[in-house]
Amino acid sequence: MRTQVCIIGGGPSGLMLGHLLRRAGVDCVILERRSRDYVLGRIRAGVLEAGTVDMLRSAGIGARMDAEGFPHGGTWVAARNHGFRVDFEALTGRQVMVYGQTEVTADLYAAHDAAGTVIVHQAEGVTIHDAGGTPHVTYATKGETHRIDCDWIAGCDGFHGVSRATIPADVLRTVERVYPFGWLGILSRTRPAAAELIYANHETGFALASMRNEGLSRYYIQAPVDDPLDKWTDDAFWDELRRRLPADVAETIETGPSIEKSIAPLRSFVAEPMRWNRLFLVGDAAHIVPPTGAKGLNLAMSDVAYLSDALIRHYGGEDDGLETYSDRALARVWKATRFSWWFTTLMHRFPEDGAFERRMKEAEIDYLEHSEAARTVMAENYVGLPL
Ligand code: FAS
Ligand code: PHB
Repeated sequence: MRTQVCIIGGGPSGLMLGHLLRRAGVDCVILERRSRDYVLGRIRAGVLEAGTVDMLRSAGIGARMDAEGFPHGGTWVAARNHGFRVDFEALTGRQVMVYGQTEVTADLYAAHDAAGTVIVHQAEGVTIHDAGGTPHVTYATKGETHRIDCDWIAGCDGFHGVSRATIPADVLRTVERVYPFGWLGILSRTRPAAAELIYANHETGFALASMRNEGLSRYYIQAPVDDPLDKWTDDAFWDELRRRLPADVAETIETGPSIEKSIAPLRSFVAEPMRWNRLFLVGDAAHIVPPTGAKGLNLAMSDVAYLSDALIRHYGGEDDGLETYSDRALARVWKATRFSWWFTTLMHRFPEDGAFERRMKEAEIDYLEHSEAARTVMAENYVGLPL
């Protein structure tokens, strides 16, 4: 098989890149290791930046998001049993959209189905060959080996994919911070604790009250990343969540059985460069942020915006986009990495935090509450820096 762009990975990055390329007449094939149901079954991000919302709308796949998503004009920050609102709209003129990554993935699949995109699921042993010369990709399905010759390869295969590993060790530079805790998250068919998100800093640890819709709540609490999941019964989770949220919220929380429960590790990770010869890295294949700033999915989308524009212009005879892709994407990645690290550090309890660190965090949260300048800095990062 021959195509112009071979996309490895059928998560948000790969599906969105394929959608934008196909709409512009650039031929592509998507190779996904898992089944379609597996991809659609993953519960991940919940908040779309303003830029991501604009992107989905202009790509013709924003209709269900606009019908079923929840625009949020602000978020709540709480500490020492007291919460205050950071008003995105007043401070930046922008909102975010609460609309799950699962829904975005479903909308992308619907668009690909309608357009007849070639998405190979359960593609095994995907291997990148000769990215510096005549790039091609091999893989196997149902025991048969296949080869795809292409002009470019987009590594959209996430943190554990093959693309980043293809870049020679003497070329690739990585920076990483692994946080000494994880996020224990649950999904429950209950009324959300509040109309907007609540990020809570508590002496026993962080908590986040989020949602997917009026009858589906998403909650997280900071927990040891190696805690056995069965230690966290639903009752234990609800008790700890209510301990960490402001009392006026905790008193009215509707509890119920968890329909999903998992512990995710937290890390900050960036790989440079995001291009090696004819291979480009996109999304989690190149960078990971702690979910505190709701940046992971949104950074994947900004990478896709840069790379799709570059590839479309390449086939129109202009190559400057391809030359600048890595630097442009990384400039935004590093700023989002900084914000995610800042907000994670501020809102979580670290083992090494002593009295001084605790007072510094209390003072910074107090400053955030009472300084419009401080809230503006947080708001413009949270709604998403310009592309
Ligand atoms: P993905 O990892 O989503 O997709 C990569 C795809 O490539 C997968 O479908 C995988 O099966 C496939 N693949 C991997 N190796 C392959 C191979 N060798 N061959 C073919 N295919 C291969 N972000 C937020 O903003 N907010 C959150 O709350 C949040 N929560 C998260 C919770 C968890 C547990 C995880 C893991 C991530 C979370 N994220 C969150 C981040 C997440 O949303 C990512 O940023 C987003 O999925 C990135 O999309 P992709 O770059 O497409 O990577
Ligand atoms: C979510 O709803 O899953 C969510 C929202 C905001 C975050 C992280 C996760 O910062």
